[in-house]
Amino acid sequence: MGKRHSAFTGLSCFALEAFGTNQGESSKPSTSPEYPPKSSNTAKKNTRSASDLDKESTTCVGEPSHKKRKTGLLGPGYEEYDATGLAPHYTDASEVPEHLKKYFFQRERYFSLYSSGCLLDEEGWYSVTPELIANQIAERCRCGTILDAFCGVGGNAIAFAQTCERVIAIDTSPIRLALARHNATIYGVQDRIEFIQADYLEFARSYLSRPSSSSQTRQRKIDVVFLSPPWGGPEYISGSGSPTHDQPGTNEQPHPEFNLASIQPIHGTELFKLTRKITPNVAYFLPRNTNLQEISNLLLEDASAVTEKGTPKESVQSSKQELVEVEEEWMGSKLKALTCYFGGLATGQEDLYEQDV
Ligand code: MGP
Ligand code: SAH
Repeated sequence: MGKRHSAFTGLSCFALEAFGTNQGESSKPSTSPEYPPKSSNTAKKNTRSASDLDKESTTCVGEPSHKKRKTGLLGPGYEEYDATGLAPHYTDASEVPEHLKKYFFQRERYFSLYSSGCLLDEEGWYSVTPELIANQIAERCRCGTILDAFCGVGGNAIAFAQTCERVIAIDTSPIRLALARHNATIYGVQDRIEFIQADYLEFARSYLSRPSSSSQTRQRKIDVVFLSPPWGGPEYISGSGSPTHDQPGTNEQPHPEFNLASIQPIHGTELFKLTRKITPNVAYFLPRNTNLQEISNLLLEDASAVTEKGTPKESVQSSKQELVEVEEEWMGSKLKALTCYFGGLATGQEDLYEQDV
């Protein structure tokens, strides 16, 4: 079996381990063709460059020319991964709805290979992590297995696939998962990501309820969890907190502070506490106007929790007070977001990486 099949085997394993069934799978391994198909690009293994995609016509290889059949943006042989039709691929601003235009103008910041056929739906447009920022986060999260708990259209998952051995990408939306896999194919990393359609909260609770002693479980340890949950839509910036200057040195009006209570699907503090039961190593992607006191309180709240073995976390970590490192994500002169690194991901705290949770 080709690599693609083994990726789905891995996917099945994680879905099975977490849920006890393969209900979380986003695809049907039994009907999957070998990838890449023997008839095209066999020498290129599982990767293809953007120029490959550009060069391909929309005619199926081997068909008589009078029987032209339309294939999607990924071209012939990649139909299984192709999400063409699930979201429009805009090429000109005149096609784009007014409220999405400001995102369209930044399209190559989101995906440098946008013009090769990347697809985003409305929520994808306003929440995808720009590629340079995603790459920077992925570099810091370099590890064996990373869980991207809210994968969206794949901005971060694609970057993680380039620095981590294994990426598990979860989203509740089957459409965005399909768009993420389509986009990952353009980057040639689709086989390095296990896409699981699931509610992260359910996934985490099921994962945590597994017996922790089996050798199989230890093999499938999650090293890092990346959280980039919904912030409540593009209006997050005009939330209800008190005003804060999030752009020092600019003349921009101060924005109200963003509170973790506005995170979805649950309060941002609860989301963090649940995640820290999986691993101490959490990267939390938050709005640039987030209340910093709330971010540092996350550690206080978590210290009162107990480890899986019933030991109070405070006593496990008593030798040193854990800190959170908050990284500002700038693009040019614009602050886009904050990434908060916990556990062994924070500079100077590498010793916390393997901490018992
Ligand atoms: P923004 O402030 O909505 O965009 O989001 P922009 O282009 O800075 O708008 P402007 O009007 O201020 O110029 C900034 C960045 O935050 C986006 O590029 C996304 O990466 C990220 N982002 C935005 N939202 C609404 C979300 C969200 O709900 N969830 C996540 N995870 N990221 C988001
Ligand atoms: N980092 C992503 C953007 C994430 S946007 C990127 O770069 O593309 C947040 C995503 O969380 C949305 O796609 C939404 O469908 C998903 N989501 C919302 N609730 C969820 C839940 N309970 N479990 C998993 N995913 C969820």
